[in-house]
Amino acid sequence: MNQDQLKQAVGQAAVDYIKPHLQKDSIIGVGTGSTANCFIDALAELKNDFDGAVASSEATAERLKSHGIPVYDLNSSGTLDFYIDGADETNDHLQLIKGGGGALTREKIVAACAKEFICIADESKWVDLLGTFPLPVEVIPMARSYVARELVALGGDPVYRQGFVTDNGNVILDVHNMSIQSATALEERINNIVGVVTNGLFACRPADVLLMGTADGVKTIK
Ligand code: ABF
Repeated sequence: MNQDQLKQAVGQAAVDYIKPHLQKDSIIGVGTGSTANCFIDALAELKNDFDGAVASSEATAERLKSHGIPVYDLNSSGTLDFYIDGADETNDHLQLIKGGGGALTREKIVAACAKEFICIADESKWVDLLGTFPLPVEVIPMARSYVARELVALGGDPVYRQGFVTDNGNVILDVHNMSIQSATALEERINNIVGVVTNGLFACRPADVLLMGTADGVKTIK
């Protein structure tokens, strides 16, 4: 199977995983990216079995609506049963780097509201040590240079993502060459820099389940 087929396989696996638990009033959280898109496309077959979804980006909201799946505001949705999303990297603790697509803040908010966070990824995302993928940090625009200097002081090489504005109107610094020995400590440390909205480490609240697409089929890792 090629990478696209692995993404489709894990998208379908996530639908199969949640299907027995869906109720008519269920609202589920949905992530962003090409793997999440595979999940959305597979989810469409169940659209009459649940109420609707909360989207982690404008792009995801549009895709859900294109399938006739209602999209709700998170503030009126309460606790979600599931959050399903991809990742840029995962380690064996299911700690993740996310945000390559720039939707990290809304992804982290929706994930925080979910009872169960199901990560879907092909095996290329599996790493022994997080940090080869540049760590995205969403920043209030006026703080960009200050935050970049603080990230350099932490040992990273931040690169301004030129021409990109998040759904929240902010900018992204992608931090290269960051040594991530303790993902939870670094997540908290970076979030404490004034001007940072959030960073793409999902370690304090890692995924609960990883559905990983491999040449031997989809593996469920908890
Ligand atoms: C989202 O989509 C992001 O957090 C992550 O950056 C990206 C993964 O993209 P893809 O599924 O296209 O590889 O989950």
